[in-house]
Amino acid sequence: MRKAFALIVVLVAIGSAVPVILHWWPMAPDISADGHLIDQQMASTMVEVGSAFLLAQFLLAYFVYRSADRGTHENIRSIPGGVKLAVFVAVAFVGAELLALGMQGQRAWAIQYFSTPDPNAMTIQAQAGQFAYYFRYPGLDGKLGATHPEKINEGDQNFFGLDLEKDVAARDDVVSAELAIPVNRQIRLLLHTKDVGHSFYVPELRVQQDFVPGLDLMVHFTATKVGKYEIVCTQLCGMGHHSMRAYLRVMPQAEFDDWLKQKASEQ
Ligand SMILES: [Cu+2]
Repeated sequence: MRKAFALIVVLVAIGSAVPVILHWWPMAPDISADGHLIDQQMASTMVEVGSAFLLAQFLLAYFVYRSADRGTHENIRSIPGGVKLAVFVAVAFVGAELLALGMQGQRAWAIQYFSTPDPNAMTIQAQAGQFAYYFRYPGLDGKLGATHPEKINEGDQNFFGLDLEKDVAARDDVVSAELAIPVNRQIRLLLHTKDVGHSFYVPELRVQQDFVPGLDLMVHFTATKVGKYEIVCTQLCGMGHHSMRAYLRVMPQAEFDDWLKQKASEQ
């Protein structure tokens, strides 16, 4: 019985490692200037945590198997100092592992969260709400007009609550339901939610950032490949959460300029 259990433990451990090792579910292609850092971190986390998992399962199987021959109920408590040793090894091992992964990943993290965006970065505001995204471009003056939640009126297409009468900066703001950006240019994306928590996730950009009510957050990224990619909400935000998505369109600069002009003329 114990030998059979030991065998099952080994088989389950190997079985769960095979799809990961063989990349049965590969990551989306990386289209971001800093994406390779995230991918490296993911890969080394999988290798380190995966090896630790396999090692732990094999050790478990080994001790179970060994105890079968002895026929005793010997356990870690019957060894003097056994419990202390086990706790120490577990804490030291897990601690060292987390510390190592944290140190290794600090560059990828710092690039996203501690570095200021490029002065030439293009500012766009993303607004999430149940259950759609809207994106706002500052227009020729380079300034985003102020938002007034009480002025939000979906019937008038005033999704951001702009005061077009009094606020000059708001007049040339361009609002779009898709996020069009020029390729190879850094984007400084300001994230604002008008209701609950949402998320901005583009797997190909390796960017996943929550919208937090009451906080305006910023992420920056540079897309390096022209194409159309899905933006999905990954925070359960209500009944329509499953349908909350938009598209990111990465375009050559000239095409983007035309797109922005076209959008501006429609408003
Ligand atoms: Cu949502």
